[in-house]
Amino acid sequence: MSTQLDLSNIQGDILGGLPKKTETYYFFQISDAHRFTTNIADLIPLITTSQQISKDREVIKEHKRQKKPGMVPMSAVNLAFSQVGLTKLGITDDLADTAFAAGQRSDAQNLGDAGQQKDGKFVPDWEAAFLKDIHGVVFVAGDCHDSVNKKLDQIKHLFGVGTGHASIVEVTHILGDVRPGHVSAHEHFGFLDGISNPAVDGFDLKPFPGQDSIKPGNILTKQDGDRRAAQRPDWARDGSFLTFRYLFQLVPEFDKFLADNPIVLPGLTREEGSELLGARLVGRWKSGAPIDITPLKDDPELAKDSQRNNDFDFKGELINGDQTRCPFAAHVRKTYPREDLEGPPLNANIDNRRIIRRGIQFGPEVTQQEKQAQKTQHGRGLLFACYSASIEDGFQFIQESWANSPNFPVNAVTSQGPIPQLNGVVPGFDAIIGQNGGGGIRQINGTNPSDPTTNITLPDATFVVPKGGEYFFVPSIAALKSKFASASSA
Ligand code: N7H
Repeated sequence: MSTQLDLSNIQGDILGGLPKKTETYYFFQISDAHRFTTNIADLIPLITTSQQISKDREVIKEHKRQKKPGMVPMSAVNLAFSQVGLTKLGITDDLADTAFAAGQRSDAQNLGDAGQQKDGKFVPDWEAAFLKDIHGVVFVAGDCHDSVNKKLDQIKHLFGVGTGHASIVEVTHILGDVRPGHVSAHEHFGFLDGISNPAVDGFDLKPFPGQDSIKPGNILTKQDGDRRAAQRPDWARDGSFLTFRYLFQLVPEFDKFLADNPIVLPGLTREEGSELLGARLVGRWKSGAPIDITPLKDDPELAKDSQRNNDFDFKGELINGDQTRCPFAAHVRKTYPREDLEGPPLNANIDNRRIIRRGIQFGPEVTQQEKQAQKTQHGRGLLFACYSASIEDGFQFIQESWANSPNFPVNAVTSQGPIPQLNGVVPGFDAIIGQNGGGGIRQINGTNPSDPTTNITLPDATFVVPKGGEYFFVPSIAALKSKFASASSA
């Protein structure tokens, strides 16, 4: 029987995703904890729940169905706190997640971010704002800048920002915008994004073929399936952990790498060979079509078809040492290895590794000048955001033990016993997000389907450069009312 969820208690970005053409993340410090607990009572009615998101999405669907012009004016608000923020509010309960408790800045070295040792401490090469303590983030999404800015002004006013009685101060804010025109659903390297997220029991009632359903407790804390439920306080129910990463993308450099290293196959032009290399690094064509279904040629019709575009599982490929359809280290395979782990010999349950991704792009389109110079001159990338009931099991594990680990997923299956076809195969780094602190050679194996044993070496500089981030907890509406609006200040 499917779980019953109280959607009016769950913040909207977690399950439904705030509908957005633009989104502003407003990072703040709590300057007056006592006043904050009063001000927050006025913010709670503005917070958009998962129930409201489902209604808003119906309105948008109807607007499109009736082919009405423009977009439905809309804005949606969510709120989250870091561990430092909870402490500042005098909330001392242990949320049973070591990554959250330590904060992302102290995790940066383990995540493989580049940085320096200063006074015996690792300092990541992040933007200055993210080297400061961040207590919380309010994020506002909407149909246009005007809708978002108005809502954000209203929120700042509630907290007295800029006045003598402010309870928060801004650390920084970052504006994300979906890309323009026909690339609107594509990230900056050009690939369609937001295709594959798990279906959550009790919310996504009709999963698409190939979309695994997971218990809500893999995403929502203290819900059915949460492995750490017993260690968490009651007020954590219906919350979730948010991982935010400020990821810059070096698009001209990525394009140059593809242009310089086309896959050579009979019948392919140089340009098609470059396109194929890109698809094999990601695991999908730019259209979104999965290479495990269509390995050598893009299929835009398949890409558009939600009944088919996620219906692949790498079945039997890993134990047969077969990378002809998809390299073991392709981004979508490293970050969700499907039957590589869920099939024989491991038959593992990896539901606790699933995350729900809700990113948005930032920065301008690549200019002609940048294309010619093959060098980034303007900052752009992804405001990566994902939800899970555990950062340790979810984002942190995926980044460290999968994307950054050259031996994964081969090491997972060979740990069960020798698999002759995999003798000596080292899949390499996830070419999109795999990193090793900015030092050492990064290779990837299996990019050429006709010669799947050769390695290619990735450039020293990663194509994706982290410049900040934090781990947050997103409390339920009930928790905001009972715990935060009445929290005693430290
Ligand atoms: Fe990734 N990209 O454009 O190459 N990602 N990602 N990601 N990602 C996915 O299936 C990308 C990042 C996951 O279920 C797609 O929706 C870029 C981080 C997971 O099959 C594309 C960046 C982490 C999936 C990209 C980036 C993940 C996934 C295919 C950074 C976690 C689902 C579209 C700038 C540590 C896998 C889709 C599945 C898919 C790209 C970051 C994880 C195109 C550019 C940091 C779990």
